[in-house]
Amino acid sequence: MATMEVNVPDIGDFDEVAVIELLVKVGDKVRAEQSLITVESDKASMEIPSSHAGVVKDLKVALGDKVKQGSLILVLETSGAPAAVAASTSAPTAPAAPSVPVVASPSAPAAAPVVAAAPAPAVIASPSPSSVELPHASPSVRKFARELGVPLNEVKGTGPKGRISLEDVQSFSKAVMSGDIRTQAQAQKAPAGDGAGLGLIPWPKVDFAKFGPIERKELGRIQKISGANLLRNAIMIPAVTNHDDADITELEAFRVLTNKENEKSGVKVTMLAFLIKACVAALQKFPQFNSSLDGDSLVYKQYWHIGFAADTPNGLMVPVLKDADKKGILQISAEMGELAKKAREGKLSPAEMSGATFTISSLGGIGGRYFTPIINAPEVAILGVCRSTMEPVWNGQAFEPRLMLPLSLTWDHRVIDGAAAARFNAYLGQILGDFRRVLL
Ligand code: CAO
Repeated sequence: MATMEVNVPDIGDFDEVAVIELLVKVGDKVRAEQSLITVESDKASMEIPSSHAGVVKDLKVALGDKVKQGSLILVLETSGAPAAVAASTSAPTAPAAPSVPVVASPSAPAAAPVVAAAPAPAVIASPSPSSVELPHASPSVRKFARELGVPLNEVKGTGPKGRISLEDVQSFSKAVMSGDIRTQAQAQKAPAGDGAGLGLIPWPKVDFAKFGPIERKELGRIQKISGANLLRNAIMIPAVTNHDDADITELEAFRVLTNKENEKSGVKVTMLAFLIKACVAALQKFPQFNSSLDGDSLVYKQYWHIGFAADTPNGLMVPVLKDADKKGILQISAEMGELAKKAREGKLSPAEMSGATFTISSLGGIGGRYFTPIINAPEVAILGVCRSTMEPVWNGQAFEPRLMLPLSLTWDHRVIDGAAAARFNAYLGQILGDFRRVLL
């Protein structure tokens, strides 16, 4: 093995030119005549070919460096005859190979490259599958691609032997702009579904194991599906959440009484059943909350199917209680119990999870005060409910202990406005405070 230096050959009238592209890296195997770097003056760009074949041992130039005839580009490890090496290294300003660069006019990228009396063109004539191979394109096309930021190695050439034409670069660029294709860099920065179209910075990559022991577990199927849905809904819906409290003192007493009366039936009534019924009344009074956006139209649904979030070992599921307007509290409770059981056992059918017009997410059995639920598209609102607490409420003369239920209504601002949301919550509170109001 011998080493030899490769220098910038005679590049014509140019004094100093800037290195604008490094076409090889240390360790690359290069052929004689293979382009090593691209340099650019204010008039033209050109590729500097290698005088010999070998493996790049040391790269002596960096992007932005100014070079001129005789500047050292790189050191090659060659298996060639020592005599040739000696000749070349001893005469660094006069490369042994016929390394005449190809010069392209920057003002006319479409024009055929001007080859300055070159016995051997510097542009690779026929690409091989080698990883160090340059895309098969003329310097003018390469320059054009560089100006647009088009990764040439991803462009499919339609010319003879797969040569990339100016039109190929243009079509590639158009396809990227229209979103028909993504460059590898785009895909790497933003794998599908993580905000590629939003131009977000890449997700932080942290080697967690560097900071302590870790265990890696793949997300479950349900988590993956619901995660993708939640992400879309969180990003695409201009959502606002209104928080309010409902006085359920009397309703809770009625619920306890109902359960006592129905002890033998095996059906337990929870606050959620009353909430479903109260929501139906509010949805009927404010029909835009029971609608869906379809382009520029609102679709008002004449049915009231209420989804309710259920916590299951496999993740969040949303069974749908159909025709809640036609059912009484006991029937709603019984159906809800069955649906929640099926959800926990992973036995819900797709039909039992579809068609909801509004969703309730109740954390009342667990705790908390308020939260901001994410709308279940294409619905336009969702009600979050937390645990009721006994609170001192001013009745005009004194503080009275009242059982207060925290409500969090998230709504789609494209369909609903703040005033309507406040009215919806207020009305819901009135119904929960006194169910007789449903009759009015
Ligand atoms: N305030 C106070 N107590 C409440 C309450 C409230 N708002 N809501 C329910 N409770 C009580 C119930 O009365 C019951 O009390 P007892 O055990 O004394 O009878 C207890 O809390 C447990 O209720 P439950 O959770 O079994 O029944 P539910 O009808 O309220 O809810 C279901 C059913 C399936 C919705 C629920 O089990 C569940 O999965 N909740 C979680 C929903 C969820 O994860 N939401 C978040 C989604 S976003 O990630």
